[in-house]
Amino acid sequence: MSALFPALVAGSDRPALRLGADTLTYEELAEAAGALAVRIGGAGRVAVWATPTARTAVAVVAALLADVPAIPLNPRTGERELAHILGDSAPSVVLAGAEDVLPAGLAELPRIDVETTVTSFGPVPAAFAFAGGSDASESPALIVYTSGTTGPPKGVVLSSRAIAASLDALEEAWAWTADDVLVHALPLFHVHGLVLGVLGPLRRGGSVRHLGAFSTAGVARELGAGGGTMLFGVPTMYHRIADALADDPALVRALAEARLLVSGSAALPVHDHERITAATGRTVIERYGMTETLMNTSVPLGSHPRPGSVGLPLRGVELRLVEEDGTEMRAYDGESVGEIQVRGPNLFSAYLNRPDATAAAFDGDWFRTGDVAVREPDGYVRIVGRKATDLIKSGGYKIGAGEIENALLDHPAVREAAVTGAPDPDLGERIVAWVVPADAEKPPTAEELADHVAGLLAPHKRPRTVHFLRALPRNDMGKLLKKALPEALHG
Ligand code: MCA
Ligand code: AMP
Repeated sequence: MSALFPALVAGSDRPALRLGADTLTYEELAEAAGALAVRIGGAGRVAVWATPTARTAVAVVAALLADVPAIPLNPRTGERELAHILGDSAPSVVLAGAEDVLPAGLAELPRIDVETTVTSFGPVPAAFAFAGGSDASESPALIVYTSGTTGPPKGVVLSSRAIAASLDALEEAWAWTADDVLVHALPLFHVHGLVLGVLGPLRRGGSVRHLGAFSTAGVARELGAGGGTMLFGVPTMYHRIADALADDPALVRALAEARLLVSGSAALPVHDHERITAATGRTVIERYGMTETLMNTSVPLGSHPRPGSVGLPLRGVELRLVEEDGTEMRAYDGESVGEIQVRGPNLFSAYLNRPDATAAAFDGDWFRTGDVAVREPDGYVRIVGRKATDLIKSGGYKIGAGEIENALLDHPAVREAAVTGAPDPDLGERIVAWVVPADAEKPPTAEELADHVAGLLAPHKRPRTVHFLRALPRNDMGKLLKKALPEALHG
């Protein structure tokens, strides 16, 4: 058993992170997080107002050091979703910046202002501060909320053991070292941006630069000659990069000079792979993960370009394909389609307060991912779809159709609602709402409905297209026929 962040314990004047205006060395991060760890030690659970700032990194590292579970919150979460998360996870304190204005529900909780420089506390009692943060700990480290097909989001409980196992497997797959400088612009309330993007570099003793918000100009500035060696992004970001390459020689150079370009959270279309390779000579590596499993597979560094493939299982991860009835499939033929199940030290511990959902998610000790794939003769995995049609991946965010339908039904001008995902070149999938207005003469506007969903749930869950119908198509039993929605539009 050793420390989750050895470089933090050692301390040094090497840069650990740069987020916004704040740059922290390992020594400074150890001081700031250590001081905060002392203050939150013994707290039940802490909510972290996860803005894309150094405060979020300090708060999460402090919680890990103090062995206190942290719940990263999307600062744009709407009122209903926030109320659910707070009710479900019952944090005893919220960690936020001094200037952050917290919404109702959170504002009433005891609050600790996160500081990135230690001014107001005395010397850090190192032994206590670093008592937590072991890489073998099974106790809950992070609780990350993720959408399912039905019902409100579930809290995925992740241990330090899972986090360390997954990050160390990536070290091997990507030759990730302390010399790497990661550039990213992902949100810090999900696994991709927080675990891979912040805790990943810290575990390696390397550094991370966060752009604050994604822009191709930011990538061009920070990657390559700017000092960044790696870029992590969702396909939407790579799509926007691919669009910009034709007119941006600085962006081409930045990508060409980077050591590693990684895409994940959703499939990167082959067309975008090809555009990036044609312009820069570089291959984007895809890896496949999930909040519940952290990382499962990756295209190995230095392998031939394999657009459309998520590569091979990472060290320690066992992966199998199963048929509808649960029978394991043996074929490696690039054709036989089955559901991916995985097991290994990278797996989550449980869904918070949901033993039913936890039990349903497993087949023995195998986790059912719900992703459907084939295996090539050389073992490479190609994801071809998802079992649940009611899960939408938009911009790399997983969104359940049911939560949006329920939110829409709460609008007084909506009588019936159905939500589907439609292919979108930028977002991968776009959320489409099919609405029967309460009064056909006075339908609500699409913008009004988008604002309503953004206010209750989150802006990334808002419908981007709204169609108004006279009735939703149903079968004789009254069951909604989502596939028939486009016809109903013209009916
Ligand atoms: C727009 N906005 C609104 C509204 N409309 N706010 C309130 N009400 C409205 N009606 C605001 C937004 O808050 C935002 O503000 C701005 O307008 C644009 O938002 P949005 O439309 O969401 O931007 P986008 O263009 O769609 O964003 C693309 C994106 C984003 C940047 C690529 O989708 C993104 O960050 N995706 C990352 C998802 C991710 O990290 N997934 C990981 C989970 P402002 O501009 O001020 O922000 S998956 C995972 O973790 C697993 C393990 C894995 O495998 O990785
Ligand atoms: P989340 O539950 O938000 O963590 O999202 C996990 C889901 O994202 C997985 O179950 C997959 O459906 C999808 N996903 C992640 N990475 C990839 C990838 N490289 N290619 C295709 N789908 C992916």
